[in-house]
Amino acid sequence: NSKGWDITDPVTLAEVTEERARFDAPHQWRAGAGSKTRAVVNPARPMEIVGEVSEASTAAVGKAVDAAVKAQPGWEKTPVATRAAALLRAADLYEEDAVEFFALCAREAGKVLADGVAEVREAADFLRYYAGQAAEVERHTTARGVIACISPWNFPLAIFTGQIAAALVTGNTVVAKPAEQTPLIAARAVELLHEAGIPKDVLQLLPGDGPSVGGPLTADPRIAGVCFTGSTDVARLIERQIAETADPDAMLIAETGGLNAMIVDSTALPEQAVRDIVASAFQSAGQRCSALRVLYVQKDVEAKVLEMLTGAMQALRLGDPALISTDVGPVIDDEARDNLTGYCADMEKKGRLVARLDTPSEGRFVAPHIFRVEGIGEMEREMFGPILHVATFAADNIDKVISDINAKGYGLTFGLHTRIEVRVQHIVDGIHAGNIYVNRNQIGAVVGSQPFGGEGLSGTGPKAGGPSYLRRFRKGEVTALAPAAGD
Ligand code: TXE
Repeated sequence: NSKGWDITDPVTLAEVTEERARFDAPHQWRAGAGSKTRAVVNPARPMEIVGEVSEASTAAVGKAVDAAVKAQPGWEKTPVATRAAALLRAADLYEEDAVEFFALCAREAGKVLADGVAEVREAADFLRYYAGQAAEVERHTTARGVIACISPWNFPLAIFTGQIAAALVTGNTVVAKPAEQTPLIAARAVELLHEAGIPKDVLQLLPGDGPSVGGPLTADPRIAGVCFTGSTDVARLIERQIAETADPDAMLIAETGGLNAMIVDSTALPEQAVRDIVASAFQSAGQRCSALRVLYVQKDVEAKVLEMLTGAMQALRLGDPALISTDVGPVIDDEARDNLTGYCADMEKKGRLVARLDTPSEGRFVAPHIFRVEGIGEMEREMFGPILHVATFAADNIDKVISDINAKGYGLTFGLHTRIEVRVQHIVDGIHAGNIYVNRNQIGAVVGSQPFGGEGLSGTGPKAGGPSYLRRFRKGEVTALAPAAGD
């Protein structure tokens, strides 16, 4: 497993902070070799340009796929041990470079230090875990060919790296399109992957937006598979595109949004529940697909839980992620901020506000908000920010809550706080969700032991970091493997 970086330890924290300051001076990161230049702006300080990226043209997409097609047979013939060794080397390089990644995560993606640490740790874990699994998956199967990896901005290093590592170690070549908001992190990661021994044509990076780069890439008939994380709408679009243009056997792995709920009953330990609610709803400014959106509290403890929750929310420090004291950073861009603040204003007008912090006028900030709702049924879509909705239920009504949550059709994460053992079993059996968290916060995945992924509208599986994930990147029957437990 990767390095600890225990940032609760003052000595480590001081070292990391001092190191990080090196990257806090005006530092122009540059990436890409395309025609159109885009300035990357710090979401917490809109006047600050973090770096520049030259985006790929649509014509460059075809050329990249040409090169990837040519390079693929040679890469597949490269012994699996060599491919895996490159991933292991990359994991070490990521860790050696961690502080620069922490700085980039803060300045390009608005991530607080703890989230930056989690990014590097998860990315290194993906690299090592897939490297370890590759030899077994290799037997009796062949690589698919060229895989398009399309990734989002909210885990600009971890998801980006996980997709690429899985595709590469199984003998495929990769054309990766990172989110337009976070190309610099992606570019630094690809530099390190190349340095670790992955040839340039085997892994190519195409910075750019969805319509001019992502669309043409996934529509290229020579693509053997697409690995996508992002919105449900774009996942549907890609699915249709593959059906129309690509090889009929092309693979699609799509991880999309969620509308995640948590149930807290009257036997739950209130301090623990409130701590976990705050982490699940507001960490990463709520910009996680796993984040808690709708909390169901049993009526008899509602007043107490809401009072404690409001207090805990008020203690959160909203601000610049470059400051160590910050708990909640900005949201990713102006569009996200406007969408979220518009929604909050609307909910306030409807008289739904329970509590909120104040939003700073500078920067792309959205303050944490808590709103009251009748239930998950009235939520029209996922609000990808620090916004929590609270509903209540009576003890004899818990099955209705379960069926309302299931009826919504998303199935990514679900949380439960209770001390009644039979209730745990009953609810866990009833809820359709890819990841269920009992008496803990509703975030996080651990490669190997806790693979992550959703059901229904939340994705097409298999779970990332789980035993059958890598198999999807190969063609043919794998008979030698044990059944995919826990996947
Ligand atoms: O996602 P998009 P966005 C959800 C969340 C968020 C919403 C919109 O609700 O508010 O999606 O976010 C690329 N062909 N999640 O706009 O557009 C795009 O360039 C091929 C949940 O960022 O889906 C980027 O690289 N690719 C989620 C990637 O798709 C296209 C994380 C994701 O962008 C494309 C992010 C096209 N036609 C957002 N159009 C999670 N599961 O955590 C866009 N892209």
